Amino acid sequence: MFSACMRDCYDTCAIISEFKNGKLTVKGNPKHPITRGFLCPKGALLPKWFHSPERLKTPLIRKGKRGENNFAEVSWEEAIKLVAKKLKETIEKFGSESILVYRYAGDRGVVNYNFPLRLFHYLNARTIESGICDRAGQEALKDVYGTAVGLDPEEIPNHKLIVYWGINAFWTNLHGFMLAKRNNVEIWTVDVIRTETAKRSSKFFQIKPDTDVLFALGIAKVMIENGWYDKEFVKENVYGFEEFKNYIKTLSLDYISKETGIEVEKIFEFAQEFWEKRGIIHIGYGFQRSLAGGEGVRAVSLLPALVGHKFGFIYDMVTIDKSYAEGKFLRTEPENPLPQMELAEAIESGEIKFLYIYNSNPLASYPNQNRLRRALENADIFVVTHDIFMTDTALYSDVVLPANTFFERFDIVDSYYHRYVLLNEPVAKGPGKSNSEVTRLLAKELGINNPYIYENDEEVVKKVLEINGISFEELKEKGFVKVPQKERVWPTPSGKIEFYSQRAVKRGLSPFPTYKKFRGKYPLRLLSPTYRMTITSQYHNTYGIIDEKIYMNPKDAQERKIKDGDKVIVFNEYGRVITRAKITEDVPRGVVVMYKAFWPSLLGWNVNFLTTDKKVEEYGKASAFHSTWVDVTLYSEPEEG
Ligand SMILES: Nc1nc2c(c(=O)[nH]1)N[C@H]1C(S)=C(S)[C@@H](COP(=O)(O)OP(=O)(O)OC[C@H]3O[C@@H](n4cnc5c(=O)[nH]c(N)nc54)[C@H](O)[C@@H]3O)O[C@H]1N2
Ligand SMILES: Nc1nc2c(c(=O)[nH]1)N[C@H]1C(S)=C(S)[C@@H](COP(=O)(O)OP(=O)(O)OC[C@H]3O[C@@H](n4cnc5c(=O)[nH]c(N)nc54)[C@H](O)[C@@H]3O)O[C@H]1N2
Ligand SMILES: [Mo]
Repeated sequence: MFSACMRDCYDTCAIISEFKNGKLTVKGNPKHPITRGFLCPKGALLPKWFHSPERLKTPLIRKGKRGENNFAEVSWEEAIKLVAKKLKETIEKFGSESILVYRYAGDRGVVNYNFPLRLFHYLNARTIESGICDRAGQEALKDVYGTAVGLDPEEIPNHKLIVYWGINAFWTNLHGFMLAKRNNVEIWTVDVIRTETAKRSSKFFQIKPDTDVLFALGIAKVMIENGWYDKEFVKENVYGFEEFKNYIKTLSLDYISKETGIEVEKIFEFAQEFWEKRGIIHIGYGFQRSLAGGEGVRAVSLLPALVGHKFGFIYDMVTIDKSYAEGKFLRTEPENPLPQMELAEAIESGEIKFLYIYNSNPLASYPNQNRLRRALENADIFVVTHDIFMTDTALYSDVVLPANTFFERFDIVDSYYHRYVLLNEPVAKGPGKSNSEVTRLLAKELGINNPYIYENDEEVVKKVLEINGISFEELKEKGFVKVPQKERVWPTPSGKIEFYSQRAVKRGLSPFPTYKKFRGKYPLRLLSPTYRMTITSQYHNTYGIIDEKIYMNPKDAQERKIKDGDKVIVFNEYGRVITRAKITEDVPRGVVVMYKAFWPSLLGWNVNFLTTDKKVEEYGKASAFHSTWVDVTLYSEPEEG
């Protein structure tokens, strides 16, 4: 059977799965040009996730305090009745704007991700406007190119050089990384830490946090002032080039070198070779998740244009229109989405009385956990979580509904990296119900008659395919279909690549990417990037492979009398956690690293008890996880006796 990995991940792999004698097996679809018959280490373990004895089997209603794990098992009828009753009451008492549906990309199936919104749109409830992941970079790329959709990654083999800028592709985009490697495309990395991607690159530029904007401007300066750029292309296609040239004149390479930590010779080396090899850049989601991220992406995105590429960056991909599955047309009131990074604020203010969560585990993934948890504990709010497992979010809910997995249903999925739409057929049976099944049950209990809410999954899929001109027969036969790229122009005000960004000016920003220094109250910058064996919080409970240590530079450790393996306290204005130190030169001075979003209920804590919930107002209210500062001290055992 054809399965498709539905995780929130670049690669969106095509899987061949089999269910025999009650046992699920998976392998990569060898025919798929990106997956090529191999799965990443997490994907290969999917049967373990599917067969996990911890999967929720029965709906639950809370008996004890939030977070306490004191629940009563109830029937589906009883649970759905209660949720529907609460929905009705909330609408009557507080209006439909007091209902918030919080969903993210825990499962990216076109139906499974979108269909529940049909009900919530019908009810005129509030939705969220995404901001936790890739938002700042999207805004930045729109400023320059009018779109965040860049190169088709299948073009990578046609290039000589790819720069992984602020992305740990060997962990987060393994198939993309292997595509470059296999085709002998040269790989460089720009990162703060010596990641596994950096270790497999021919050049590594280790940069100080937040200074990418300067590094990129420095490279542009050297390229332009030495004539190492495509003059014809720039003349034809770049808006505001002369102004930009004057702007970078004012920047000194010595200053750039001092701030970024990258020697002037290395800036020249980058500039010259990037020009000679006409490099392309995969701009990571990781590095833009900070107060400086938007400006950083804006600057980095200029470099491929200088060497003559129309869209020489990789960031987002959009291939199909999925809006039919979501059904905004069911609303009778205008949508008033809540910016995602204002969740805790909205709960505190009392404006949200009913919170419906699916495909997401905010009580692991959201910044400033102490605040969010306090908000939930103190609020007069009814919380429903639909998940496969008893996550921290489920533990804080009034009703928990068991979800099934993508191995148990029919769906399709697109990718935010490549141009394929994949088929996902039901191959096995397990406990729980899909997101769309639950939607229909709730609608029925609410007495809603609208036919769109009862459309079945296959009908929705067929309609979405039809809207996008994709043949269902071809998809059924191969398991995947490539969506062709049409000839593109830049949807910017000038119709060109805007080195002088009119859109940014409209938002009150400088027309050119600008360097700003950010400082916290504590001395060490805390980065919390992705971990190899999890997808944000997923798989911690099922695979049990995590790394909760704090990585620090030998000098920072020595100053604090911390040795490798010591128990330490990490603290700041948001919270305090206890873990073990790992001393390594891979992390520069002044920076510490802890991997993101393990399960607090299993570990006792996670890094998001320390991360900042500041948001980047001018870049779509984007998250700024990496703009967190902490200090670390040796933990001393309390005296016995
Ligand atoms: N294995 C695995 N794969 C995943 C995920 C996962 O959890 N695990 N999560 C998925 C999701 S949701 C996403 S959004 C993507 C994220 O994919 P990536 O973008 O690869 O994710 P991160 O590891 O968060 O960040 C990449 C790098 O940014 C660097 N960085 C931080 N600050 C700066 C800076 O100021 N400048 C520069 N140049 N670099 C900086 C970090 O050191 C880190 O190595 O991965 C997806 N794939
Ligand atoms: N410190 C720190 N924190 C971060 C980040 C960081 O860089 N640093 N990165 C952020 C990023 S990039 C992102 S995208 C967010 C992601 O944060 P979340 O959206 O919370 O993502 P996950 O942890 O993957 O949680 C998804 C949940 O959906 C459930 N699920 C899976 N499939 C289904 C299904 O079919 N139906 C239902 N109902 N549920 C399902 C899973 O069991 C899981 O509990 O985290 C952010 N958190
Ligand atoms: Mo993400």
